[in-house]
Amino acid sequence: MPTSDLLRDHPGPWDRATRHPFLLGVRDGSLAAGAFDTWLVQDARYVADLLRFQARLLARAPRPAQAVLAGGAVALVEELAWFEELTARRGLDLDVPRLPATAAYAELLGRLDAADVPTALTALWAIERVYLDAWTAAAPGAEEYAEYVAHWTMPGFAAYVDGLAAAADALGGRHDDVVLEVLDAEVAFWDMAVGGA
Ligand code: HMH
Repeated sequence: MPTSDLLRDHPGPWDRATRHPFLLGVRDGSLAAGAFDTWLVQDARYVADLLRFQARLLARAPRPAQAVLAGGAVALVEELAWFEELTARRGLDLDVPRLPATAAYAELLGRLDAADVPTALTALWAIERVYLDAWTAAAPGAEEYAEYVAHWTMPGFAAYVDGLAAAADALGGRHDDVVLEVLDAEVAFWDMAVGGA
């Protein structure tokens, strides 16, 4: 299966993106609240960018991939509402510019709009799989972060990631380069929060 090969053949890049100091800090409580807040606000921007990308991918996806992509798009809309609730609770302003890593990731998503569907769908699978694995590595999380870790490791999310893998695998091909680009973008995104960039 192509997606499982992509996991097997690039252990270093997957590890760097899923065992980042940010996530270790979430797990043991050593992550500063300010770093988490920076990350949270930027991730809300990112999810809005991802929803646009996903909606465009849905528009051009073959019939068998439509259901998983449409379901994921609804989940991203709900995720944005959750971010609004969280940031309000934490007293954070969502109306801030993208920091460089967020802007670079948006640029990657823009390029994926022009990629063929198998490549773009494999990239989306990598985007969600790395996020699931990252939060799973942080689980259960220190007390102040446990609620967030639980949200991003829910069984329904894992099932969605499996659905994306099946849809990508059905289209075939190997798309190593785009997956490696996603993993680099993920590391830069965690770096942004801990680096205070
Ligand atoms: C940076 N990658 C990043 N944020 C997310 N919310 C996801 C992936 C998954 O939706």
